[in-house]
Amino acid sequence: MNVAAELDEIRRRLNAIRRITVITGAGVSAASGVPTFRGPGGLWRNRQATQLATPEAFLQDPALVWEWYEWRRSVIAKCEPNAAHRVIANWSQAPGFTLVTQNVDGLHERAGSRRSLKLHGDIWRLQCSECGRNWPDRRSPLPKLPPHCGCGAIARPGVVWFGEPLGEVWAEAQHAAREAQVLLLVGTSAIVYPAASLAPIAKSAGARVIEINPDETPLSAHVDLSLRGLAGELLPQLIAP
Ligand code: BJW
Ligand code: ZN
Repeated sequence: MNVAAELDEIRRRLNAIRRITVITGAGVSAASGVPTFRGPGGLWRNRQATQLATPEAFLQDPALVWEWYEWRRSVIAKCEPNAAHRVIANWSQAPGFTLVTQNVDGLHERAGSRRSLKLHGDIWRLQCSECGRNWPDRRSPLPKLPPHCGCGAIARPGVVWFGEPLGEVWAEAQHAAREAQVLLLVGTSAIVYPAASLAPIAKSAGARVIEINPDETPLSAHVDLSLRGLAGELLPQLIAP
């Protein structure tokens, strides 16, 4: 089947079904100017993003890790949602639609998505490293680095680092994967677990799984359909008349 015929078929399917789950990754925000984790955007001052997003890095040098988050917050603050965020926001109005995102940038909400299951937290929230209090703070720059909690302890970004559990949201995401008739996997390298296990969970529960990514991923061989292209270009074609 050529790409146009595939898009036609998906459009028909999406119109007919009630339960859609979309899982997004950093690729969805790439066209907005938010750096991805892996690939050229994942380097900051010669350090890999994936090495900074760890509890060990924060324990060793909280000031450095905070500088990285402060930089990312300043970049994201200047970014606008793109066509992919807008299509997903449009779908989010329908009952039976669930958005599961690995992104911490908040661009889905800014595009108007009703609700998202944020697997990896929210860069616009802070969390106390001692008492666990978690609160929103959208100021960029923050007035003082590192920020502190009211209890006096140092605060950390309200995100999920490697080796940390995903929290209650994980049970909801698994439920949405099991219930989905169609699961769309958009803009993720699909190498971080447990997020990457949602596609196989959905598939074994009977969903049709479709991937949108310009590059092949470890899940490409296991999905029903891999659409090679950019989220901001392919997603709008799925809602075109
Ligand atoms: C486009 C595009 C365009 C570009 N359009 N597409 C061995 C085996 C299996 C698992 C493990 C293992 N060893 C350790 C683990 C577990 C570990 C893990 O998965 N590691 C693997 C890397 C090996 N996972 C964890 O530790 C998780 N927790 C956990 O397992 O807990 C268990 C536990 C239970 C009970 C108690 C204690 C523990 C936590 C994972 C947390 C991940 N955190 C981060 C940082 C978040 C905070 C922050 O932002 O600072 O999440 S890491 C980073 O990766 C971030 C992302 O959400 C995540 C996924 O990345 P994503 O979104 O896929 O981005 P990229 O950059 O990788 O890919 C972008 C893609 O877009 C590419 O494919 C491009 O082609 C594409 N693209 N432009 C469409 N325009
Ligand atoms: Zn505290």
